[in-house]
Amino acid sequence: MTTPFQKDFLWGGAVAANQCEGAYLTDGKGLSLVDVLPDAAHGRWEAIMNPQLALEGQYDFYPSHESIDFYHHYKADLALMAEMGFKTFRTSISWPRIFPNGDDAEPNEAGLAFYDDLFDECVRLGIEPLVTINHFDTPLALMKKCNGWADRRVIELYENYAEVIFKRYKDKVKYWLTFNEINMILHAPFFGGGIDVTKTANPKQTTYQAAHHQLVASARVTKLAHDINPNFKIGCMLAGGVSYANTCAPEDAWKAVEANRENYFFIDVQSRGEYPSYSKRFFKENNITLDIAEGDLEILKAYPVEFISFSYYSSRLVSADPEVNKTTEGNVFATLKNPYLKASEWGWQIDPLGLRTTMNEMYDRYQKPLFVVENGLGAVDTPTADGKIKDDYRIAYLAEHVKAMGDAIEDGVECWGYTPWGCIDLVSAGSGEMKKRYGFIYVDRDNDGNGSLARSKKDSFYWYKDVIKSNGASL
Ligand code: P53
Repeated sequence: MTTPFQKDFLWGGAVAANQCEGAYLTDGKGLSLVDVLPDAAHGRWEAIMNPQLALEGQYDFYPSHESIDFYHHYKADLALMAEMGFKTFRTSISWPRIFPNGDDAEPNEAGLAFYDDLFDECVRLGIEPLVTINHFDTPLALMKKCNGWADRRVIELYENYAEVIFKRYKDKVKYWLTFNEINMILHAPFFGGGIDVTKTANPKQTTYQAAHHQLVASARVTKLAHDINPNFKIGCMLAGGVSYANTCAPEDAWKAVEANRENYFFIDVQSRGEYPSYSKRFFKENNITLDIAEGDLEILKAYPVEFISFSYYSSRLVSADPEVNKTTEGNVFATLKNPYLKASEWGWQIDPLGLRTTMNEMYDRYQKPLFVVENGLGAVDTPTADGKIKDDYRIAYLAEHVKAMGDAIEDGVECWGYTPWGCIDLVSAGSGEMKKRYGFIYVDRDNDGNGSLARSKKDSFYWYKDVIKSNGASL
């Protein structure tokens, strides 16, 4: 059987520390900003957009505090992933596990030891770790002290953190991502940058200044990484998804250009090493004046990323007409309803061909290897009386997307691997729910924190095992 996937294609799955580990104060961990967020029923999204609520709130339940307790279950969980044949496992290191306050003089040894054990276990099972350095969980102390990434000093703190983990895991981890969904800072500045922009005079100014700090930090640690181990592969990470024009009106087409540039802006800097030409006009029209320190532009230019990773759940649809835009549905990424697409129970529109389009556009633009590090369907799973999970809807979603990825590869796109999101059920970032499940592995836990935490295999577990075993030919 033929397959578009190369022999060493990295099949696997993805999670993030703050959404699966739990153990939020164990072994000296400090609080991350996600640890003060409540669940959906208590206004999670309001708190994300209004961080003061999160900082002052006294909620009954914080989904991240226990989550699926991966911290204490990782060995058994990794064994299940190995059983599916995982070649790679994407997770993140929790920054406040290593530096509980973000600016501590010494790292927390117990936190470092946890990741030693985790990566040793991956290596033992023949699973290559793919590690995000910062996935939404900036230490809360930094947010309180200096409004997170709005403050330039955070660059050095991040660099120091990166140096500690690069040196410690240099023989265990090869693939690193500097920031999860770096463009998230535009849509949810609290998640992306640990910043509260609600009280600043020009929120865009604060946001893009913080983004500049992250871009410089990303380039600086790319340099650092190669000084420590020349074999390291350093990538960026984008919340991806092409924006289409609502009609063939040229104004709509232009709107789509702008919407796509808003995203690509970050990768333009991280991959090409300089601010794109269109940024000048954008900054001017939005009254943004970046404070760029001496040496910043040189470091951006000298240390671009080697590969480009991204999440893809959905395409987006935009219009230039304010009347049409009034009907825009909320969600992290504003989008119109596309009449040609079906949507998930959470309103995320399902568009496998959009993945092929996204991959082709990104490869044309950057000519660097891609890595699809998130994709999947958040859905409610209802176990049958005998405890089975018949998630044919998830299999259908993933099969279509894997085929689209295969098409992109046949189009000539270089792609290193595929790590679908939430390969084991975990807490949703946007809603804090457990019932929005993505996994091949079911976890017995509900939105309110009830459940035995027992793990079981869904139908998709066996499906994905076949996909990996046949290197995509079983589709
Ligand atoms: P959830 C939307 C909202 C929050 C984070 O999202 C997001 C997105 C979509 O791009 O980004 C990623 O859990 C993120 C993961 C997250 C996943 O999407 O709200 O990197 O942390 O869990 C899915 O369904």
